[in-house]
Amino acid sequence: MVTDEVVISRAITESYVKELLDAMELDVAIVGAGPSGMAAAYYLAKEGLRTAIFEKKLSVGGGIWGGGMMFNKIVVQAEGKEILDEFGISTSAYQEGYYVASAVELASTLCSLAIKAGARIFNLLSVEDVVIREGDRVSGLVLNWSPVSLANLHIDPLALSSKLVIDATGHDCEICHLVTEKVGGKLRTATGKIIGEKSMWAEIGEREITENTREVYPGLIVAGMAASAVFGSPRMGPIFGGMLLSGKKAAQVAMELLKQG
Ligand code: 48F
Repeated sequence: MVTDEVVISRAITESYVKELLDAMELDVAIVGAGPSGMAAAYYLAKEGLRTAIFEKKLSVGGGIWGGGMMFNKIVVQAEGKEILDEFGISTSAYQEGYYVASAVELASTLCSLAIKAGARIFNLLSVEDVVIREGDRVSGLVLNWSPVSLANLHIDPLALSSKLVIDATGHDCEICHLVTEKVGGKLRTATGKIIGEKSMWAEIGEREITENTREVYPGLIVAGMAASAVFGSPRMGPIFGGMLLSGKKAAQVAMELLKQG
């Protein structure tokens, strides 16, 4: 058996760069590989759309892994269970309307499904800005390696174009912040601004999240906790059905917008 370090290095470099080049013109660019972002990527890629997720951390999964307060279980309601069934993720009934699943199984399965459906996932890449075209439309992302900002290095980013962007960055709704603060954009919320997440109320939070999942600015859709934060809904804690349903809805909204051209 011959093992050549240079061949290994070429294989990694060439295949990574090819994937990155392929992702320079996307149908949908998703920021954040939490439950909503990965669910959206799965449903979009399954329909053959050019989809990639950019995740600033080393690992994907966002807030899934830690379940509730590091007890690595999550809870879903009946609608969420339907999605877990579709994904082949085991659940056990706790009491009527409440189902428990393994946080680790959810994070790993969702990631695998999104990739097998054809979505690309780029970890360790932070989105630090958006590209604006046609007046006020979000038309792409500005990326840099996450260690660049961690090490406080002065290194310019690179950019890619995308017909649509999904902000699935969780509680921080980072892309919406960029749009309001750097672009001066007026969001489609009651105030035109980010309203801000409200204190925990699982029932209302779960009920409102799919309604909040929509195009909030031309070319920009919000999903998951970012949608709750932007529209001022309560957080819901470790019940994850809403996150998955929001990811699915974000994919549907994106497909509808792409159809309209
Ligand atoms: O926070 P996160 O899991 O978002 P989500 O899909 O799900 C929320 C739940 O996990 C939980 C909850 C359930 O009720 O409340 O919190 O809304 O995942 C967001 C991901 O986005 C990444 C971040 O590292 C995380 O993995 N992210 C955030 N900002 C950026 C980013 C950025 N600027 N560039 C790239 N990735």
